[in-house]
Amino acid sequence: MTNDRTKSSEDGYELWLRYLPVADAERLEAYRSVVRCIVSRATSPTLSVALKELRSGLQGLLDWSIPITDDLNQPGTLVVGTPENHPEIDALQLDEDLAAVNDEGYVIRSTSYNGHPCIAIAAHTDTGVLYGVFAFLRHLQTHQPLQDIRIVSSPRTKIRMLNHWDNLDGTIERGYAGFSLWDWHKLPDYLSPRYTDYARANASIGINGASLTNVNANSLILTKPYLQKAAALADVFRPYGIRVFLTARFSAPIEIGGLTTADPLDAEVIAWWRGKAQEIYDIIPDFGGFVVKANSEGQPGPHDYNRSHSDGANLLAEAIAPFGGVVIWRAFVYDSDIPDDRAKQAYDDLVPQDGTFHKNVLLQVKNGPIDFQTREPYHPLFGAMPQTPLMLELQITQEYLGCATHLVYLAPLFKETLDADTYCYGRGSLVAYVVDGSMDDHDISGMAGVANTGSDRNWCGHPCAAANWYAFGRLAWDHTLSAETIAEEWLHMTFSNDSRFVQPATTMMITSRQAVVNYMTPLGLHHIMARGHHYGPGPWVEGGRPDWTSLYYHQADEEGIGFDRTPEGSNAVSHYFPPYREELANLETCPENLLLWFHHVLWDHRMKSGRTLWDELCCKYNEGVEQVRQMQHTWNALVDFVDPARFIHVQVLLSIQEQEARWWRDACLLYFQTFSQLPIPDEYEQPAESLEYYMNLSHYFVPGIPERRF
Ligand code: BDP
Repeated sequence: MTNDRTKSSEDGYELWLRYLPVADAERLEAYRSVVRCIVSRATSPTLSVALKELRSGLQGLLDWSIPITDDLNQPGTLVVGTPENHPEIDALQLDEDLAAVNDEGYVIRSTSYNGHPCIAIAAHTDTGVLYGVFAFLRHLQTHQPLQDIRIVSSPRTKIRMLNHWDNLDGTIERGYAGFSLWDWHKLPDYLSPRYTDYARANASIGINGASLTNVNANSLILTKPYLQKAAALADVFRPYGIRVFLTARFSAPIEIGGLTTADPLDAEVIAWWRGKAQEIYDIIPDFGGFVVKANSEGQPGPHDYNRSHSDGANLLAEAIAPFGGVVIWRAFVYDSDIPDDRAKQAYDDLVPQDGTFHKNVLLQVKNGPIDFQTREPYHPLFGAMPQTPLMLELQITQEYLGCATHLVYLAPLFKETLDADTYCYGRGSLVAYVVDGSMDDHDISGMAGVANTGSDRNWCGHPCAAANWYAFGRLAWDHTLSAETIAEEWLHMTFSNDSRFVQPATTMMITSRQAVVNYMTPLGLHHIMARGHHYGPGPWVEGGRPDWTSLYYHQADEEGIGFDRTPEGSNAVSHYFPPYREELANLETCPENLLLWFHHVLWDHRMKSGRTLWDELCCKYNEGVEQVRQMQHTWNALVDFVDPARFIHVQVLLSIQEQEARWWRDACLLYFQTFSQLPIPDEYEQPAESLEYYMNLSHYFVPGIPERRF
């Protein structure tokens, strides 16, 4: 049995908030018997949107109109609120559970009032209530039983934010789902209904921050007219518990302030940022803070004045501190003038500055030391800066993972980083505990995801890409959730509750991450994509900035392939704590999925499979293609469970993915073969075209090309 509109077509706009009627009559009856009316008082904008969501959700799911009442003396009430706005909550025996949750947490529990059974959705704050409402609706959407329900949940990280790389001209750097959601031209007057739906979707997964603009920032965003536009968005987001952040261009005092310098120690510069902070908070009273990319990829920063990153971060932090804002300073810093392995540069620069950042500064660290590749070792800054709160930055948009045409479910990648053991305090010192602040007792903590949203009707381009937005939010709330659980939840709510759909589709999604690794960059290969737009393979990319070429990273030659980061090479392994460091440094113990990240390996090196490295490379690339074919096979068998529009959309994109997986495989193997001089074993498909053909392919107007003008 399915509860879906299998015959009609959907466009994906509703994301995971479809609230379709529960089709299973028995379950529907069970729900209806315990949820008969809502007892709640909308005493704030947040409670009012919570109540609205609850009513429309229940109306959809239970297919009836739920009355709102004041009377708790009847069976089947859903009591929703905080002890403050709803004093009766004190009589519901929730004290122990409420004591266990933090300010944004919630309790959902079967209890009773004067002998009448009821269910409470309670929290300390209105935002907590809103999160509880969404969790309750998720419970119903995924067809969980309501009997004796008891959910006690708090977010593990404090700042759970999306980073939009949106430009003021409406384009999105590395965006593959259309143009920016923010219609700057019509703001602040016209408020698209999408802003509210965006906020609802975020709140439903606990996201509480949105940085609206590209990290390659444009100073104009800090001028009054743009601040007023941002304020209009902040007004829409506020009831949903979402605070607005903006990217600050370090040279803004020159560009929009008329100063001749942006030196962080210059008195006029200090005064300018203080004045700017005051102006911002006058316009957006709950402004979250600044996100800053400095001295990286051509962006201005404190190094331009021989000052340190902490000098730069502290300048902004001091300006914003009186208003309760934070500075999120990105650790994605590297410089082609530094003659050292790019993977080491952020660590070498920032670790000595541990302890010098102000209390309201967080360092935002990408999951790996290079740049959002299909697989990276965790960033060694995690665990190495105990005195500084480190945020984790993940990329939800699929810049290096097939844009919006490849179905790649990213929760396994996110989890791989979160669950990685830094060993900084011995075994069990997981990256997740650095990120949630518990490892070193930090008051602030956070996770940022580079958004994949855009103006496409279905928000994220690929009908399955919204799973990555969803997974990011769920993991930022609770990093202990498994990738499978999150996939199942999302599939239930997005497509169908039928286990004949959910089970195979979950397997397909989980496999998809390893598939993309295999057909793009197996065995620890990295950064071998086409130049600039990053669409398709480009292992031959050379010339220009060495650290933007592929040759720099794969180091292929007649003898072998891979970047030697052992003590004999760049010694990047020294940034990891023992015993992981030794494990990585030793060719025999280095995990094979990171082998070529850390070692330059001979073509005839014997792998655990018994194959030589060359044969293993051929095997992995082919396995990736086969995995995509298996995904196609799985999807085709699910035709009866999905509406035709979304079914066909995914089906066609999978066929593009299969072609592109072959493209990656054939181009990379042919290119690496020029070094190995070895045949592609007969058991595998042989390349369809010549190497020259692949090298001569040009692609125009690929979406997401950077725009960096002031
Ligand atoms: C790289 C992107 C570039 C971003 C940069 C960043 O190619 O467009 O500006 O990351 O994170 O992966 O700053």
